[in-house]
Amino acid sequence: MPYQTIVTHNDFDGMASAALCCVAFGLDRVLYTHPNAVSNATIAIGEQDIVCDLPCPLSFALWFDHHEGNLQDVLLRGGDPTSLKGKFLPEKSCAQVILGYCAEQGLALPEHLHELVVATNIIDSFDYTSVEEWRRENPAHILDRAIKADKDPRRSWQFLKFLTLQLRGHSLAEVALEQEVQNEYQAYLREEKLMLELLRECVTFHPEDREHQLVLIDLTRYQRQGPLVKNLAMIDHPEAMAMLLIKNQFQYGIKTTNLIFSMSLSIKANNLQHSKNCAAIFQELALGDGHPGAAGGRRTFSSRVELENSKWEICTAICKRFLAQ
Ligand SMILES: [Mn+2]
Repeated sequence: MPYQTIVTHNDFDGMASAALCCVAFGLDRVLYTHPNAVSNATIAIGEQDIVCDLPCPLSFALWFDHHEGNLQDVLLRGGDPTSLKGKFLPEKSCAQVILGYCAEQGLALPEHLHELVVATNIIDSFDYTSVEEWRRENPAHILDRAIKADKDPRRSWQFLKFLTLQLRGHSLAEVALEQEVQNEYQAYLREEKLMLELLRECVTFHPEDREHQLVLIDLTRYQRQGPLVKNLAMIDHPEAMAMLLIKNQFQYGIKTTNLIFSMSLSIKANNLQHSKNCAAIFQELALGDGHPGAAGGRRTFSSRVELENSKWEICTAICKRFLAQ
């Protein structure tokens, strides 16, 4: 049965995975989407489609993935992972899983795609040994940041498709020089500058956190909400072990009295021996879930007064547990 469309995640790994599949299976039809669209079945995936870096749909030709949670979902609905067509391995990226599959099938891929997989492993698993390494300007980072520049969904799709098709026959270094990539990269750098300014306004530390281990980013005083990457706090605070972001949930552009908490470990923490565990704190406080390196959750309040009173209590509880871990 001939394959028809590649359905992939709309991030760097998804884009790279699609480039590998285009070359390996001789396809040029690609659809980019978000994991939720597959989980909620709001996207149609057929039995001739190749699915990359996304939850496992009910029908598909080949499924490639590396997220443990997605494999658990297959098991929960009674699926047999050994009979799945495609390949699952808990690798650092989905592109790495596809590379392994191609090797098993005797499908030779050009050298520049091997180089692309090495770069994708680092980006998708945030595998950095220092803040400098993460901040370094290299072709893979230029593409990743160009993808992250704010775009409407249609433009975002066009741009990902452009990158995928370019990477079939060109190296990362060549594609990074393309004018379209440079334009989006410059747009990202302008957005990032604004995010850094915003962070400088709203970063605090808990009074009990004398060594400034946990960066608190409190956005609740703002009436409007733009995008903010909390990892950027590591630029000004490279010694911190984690970042905690607190923001209001917005619905239809209106600020609600629900708070969203998200926390992740820093590059410094990831390269140290420690027992820090974000998910354990969120589970203990019945706030949410995640994994040791990152967790998120939400708390609903009936009024602004209740929100204000509880916000600091929750921050204190998270901070105390984090310092004690
Ligand atoms: Mn991935």
